[in-house]
Amino acid sequence: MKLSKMHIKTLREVPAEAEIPSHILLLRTGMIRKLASGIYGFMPFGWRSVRKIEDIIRQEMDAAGGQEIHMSAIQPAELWQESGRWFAYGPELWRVKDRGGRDFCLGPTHEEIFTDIVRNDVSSYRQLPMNLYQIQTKYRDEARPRFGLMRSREFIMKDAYSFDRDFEGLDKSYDEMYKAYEKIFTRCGLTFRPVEADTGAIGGSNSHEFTALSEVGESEIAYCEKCSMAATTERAECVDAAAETESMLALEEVNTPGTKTIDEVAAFLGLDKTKTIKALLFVTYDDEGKEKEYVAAFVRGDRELNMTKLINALNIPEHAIEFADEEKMAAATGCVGGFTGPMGLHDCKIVVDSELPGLRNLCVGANKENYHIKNMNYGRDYEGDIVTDLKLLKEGDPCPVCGAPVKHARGIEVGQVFKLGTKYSESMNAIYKDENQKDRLIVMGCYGIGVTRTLSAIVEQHHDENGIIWPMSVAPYHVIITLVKPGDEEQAAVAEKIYDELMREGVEVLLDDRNERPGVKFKDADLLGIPVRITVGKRAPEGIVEYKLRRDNDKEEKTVEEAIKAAVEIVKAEK
Ligand code: 9G3
Repeated sequence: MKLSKMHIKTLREVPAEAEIPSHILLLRTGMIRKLASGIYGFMPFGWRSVRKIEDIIRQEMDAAGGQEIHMSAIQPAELWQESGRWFAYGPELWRVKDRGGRDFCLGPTHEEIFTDIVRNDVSSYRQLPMNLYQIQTKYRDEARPRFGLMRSREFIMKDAYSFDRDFEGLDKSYDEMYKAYEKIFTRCGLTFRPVEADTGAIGGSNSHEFTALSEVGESEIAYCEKCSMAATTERAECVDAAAETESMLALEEVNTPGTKTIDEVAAFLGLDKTKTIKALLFVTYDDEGKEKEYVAAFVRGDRELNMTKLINALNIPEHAIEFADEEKMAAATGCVGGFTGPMGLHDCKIVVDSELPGLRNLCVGANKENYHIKNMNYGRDYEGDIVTDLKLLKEGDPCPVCGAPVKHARGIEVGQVFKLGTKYSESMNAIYKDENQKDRLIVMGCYGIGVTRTLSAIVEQHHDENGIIWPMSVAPYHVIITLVKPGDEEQAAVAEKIYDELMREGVEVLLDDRNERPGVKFKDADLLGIPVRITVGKRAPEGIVEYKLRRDNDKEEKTVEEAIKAAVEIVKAEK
């Protein structure tokens, strides 16, 4: 393709809202175009790379036995009402009406659609296992879209659904998808970690998030270098502090004026924060959005509360909980903002972190303004309605598997694999007859890859101060021939010769034949990140060109034949 003929608009400057490298670079290269908040279009270079990612996904999904179909992006409300999710989601579910006033949604995911297909088409065990997938545009009306394609309101997802006779079959399907994902992300040139993830609102037994390591990622993962433990910090198990054996001392109310925070009360009383209990106050809502109950969560003073673990312990959707208005909650439960303790609370669910029962003589709020109580002991002085791990695993905490200090990393969640079990087959009655003609529920798994988010993650991991450094497998083009003087017939002839020869070898080659200054061409070649650059300049008449890989600094002079051979070899080896 000749650059002089291409519709490509590189930018020197980008809007201030673009803060992270991938968002900046995808805009500066003109690969994406913002249409509205969280809504982007793909221009020629961008679309070529998206399609290459999709092709890698298709090859590995098909190799793993997936069958590609293509469902509508718009979905009738009835199916979501049947699965019970129509009312479970808030404004993020993009609802629309048709001319007859009937309710639809722009699909954020397709569990209901795929389950509906299978419940109509599958009746016998002989038809299972089955894995159907699609690569389709999804819609989620995010409250705060940001980082370009990283968190957009319209995005391309590959979503697959496996259908098995039983849980043993699901384990096999899940494992096949897990392995396919490792191949896909490796071929895309990503450095990633599959981490144990929280199954969250969709339930199911377990799930893994494929996280591309990146400092700008929204996912925080905890991993252990000593053993293979890796989990999202939301999901990571924590180790309880060792149980203490000191005897329980008598309760003692102490005046602690104005000490509303753990730091203040620990400092005031000269206590280590590990000898205090932190209270966090919440209110939860039911499906209709009405206040359901007050919740007081208690963790050791030096710990952070893990909201995901609290939400899972309360078994509520993540949007059905908020920090409580302390005045209102005080009237209803007897708590006192900044001085709340578990003793004496009423009409309030008490959730206690699993390590507190083993600890002795802790200091906690007295439910009285400016007072705390010392020597609070679980069992003797208070009980929890729920006692479970509520801790957020911090860097340096002991690994829950081997005890070594865990490390934290940030990453971009580019894929998720879930064991759904019978969540949808139950609510939508997807059954099959087994060998004994007995009705059985189909056992499901679901598997997503954020295609456009993967494009961003690749750019996040492959760029430098001059621009993108595309892995060959997803580069918009493999080779760019930079013709220094298009007007010079000898140079142009050499460039054409290389161009034609590479095209004949199946190499995707760009010829920069624009009437631009050489410096601009070199800058654009670096910005666009095309893996191989062949510069045809003043030594062309001697049959000498310059050969440079975008990922290396060194350039070397080669004969035209050597340059063609080297380019063909590296493209064939890495695409
Ligand atoms: C919704 C909205 C947003 C959502 C969902 C539903 C995330 C929702 C989870 C999944 C699970 C898997 C199949 C591919 C892999 C991921 N955000 N999820 O269900 F209505 Cl508005 O999508 N689905």
